[in-house]
Amino acid sequence: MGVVNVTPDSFSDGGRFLEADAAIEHGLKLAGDGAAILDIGGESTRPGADPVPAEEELRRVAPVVEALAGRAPAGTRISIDTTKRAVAEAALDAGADIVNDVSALRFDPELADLVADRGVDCVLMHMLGEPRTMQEDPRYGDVVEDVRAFLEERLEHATSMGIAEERVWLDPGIGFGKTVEHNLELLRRLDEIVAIGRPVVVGTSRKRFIGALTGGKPEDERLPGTIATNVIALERGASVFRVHDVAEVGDGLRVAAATVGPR
Ligand code: HH2
Repeated sequence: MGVVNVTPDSFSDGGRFLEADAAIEHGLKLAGDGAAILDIGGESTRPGADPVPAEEELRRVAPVVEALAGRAPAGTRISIDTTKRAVAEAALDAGADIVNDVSALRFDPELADLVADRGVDCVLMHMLGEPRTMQEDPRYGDVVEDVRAFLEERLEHATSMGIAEERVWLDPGIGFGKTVEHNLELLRRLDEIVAIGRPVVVGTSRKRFIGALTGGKPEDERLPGTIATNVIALERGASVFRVHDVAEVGDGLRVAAATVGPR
């Protein structure tokens, strides 16, 4: 799963156009690099980030979803990374067929109905609270047990809302309200999340804990750590790897998968 972020550095119309255009080009490159899924997002969920109104998020992602759904190689799937029904609905209308909700259907109570009605796949991710405050002293009893219980509860909620169990993928939410040690423990014991019985998505790509473990390296120097964590996740049974560097991580995963063998 390749990450396509559409978050602006300019509020001018010219900036908007360039920003959509750049995201489309980037998405096409990731698809060419072997991404099976393009995950398109218009709201940053980084620690401390403020929420973006639905209209603004929609303005950012709609042209990108539409263009990539039309222009990406046949078979490339489009995922919309949003917590909002209005954004997900427009993206599904424009050709997306996966909803990636980092709030696991908690932030917008109407999103579950949409996913159920459309019969699409959805990713339910663990996060402690919300992005603005999640990194303020996160605490767990046993982080893996707590995340597993949360994901089981959200899976149950999804099915009670009419979403078919076969449509649900689960994600431990690396970096979402977790210390470095919490992230490592989740990766080390990822098989306990896989044991829930649904496909597991992991997103470690360029995240802060990798910087912390490599002497404070900036984001653009975190690829080796990204490959290491994705290889571990593959070995522990993860199915979907959300990354910025599709070609490089893809090579690492292909070699790791051939080594580990079929399971
Ligand atoms: N991480 C980010 C965003 N969406 N979705 C899933 N399912 N799993 C993740 O781990 C995940 C996610 C944050 O990463 P990034 O895209 O680098 O940052 P931003 O939120 O600023 O777009």
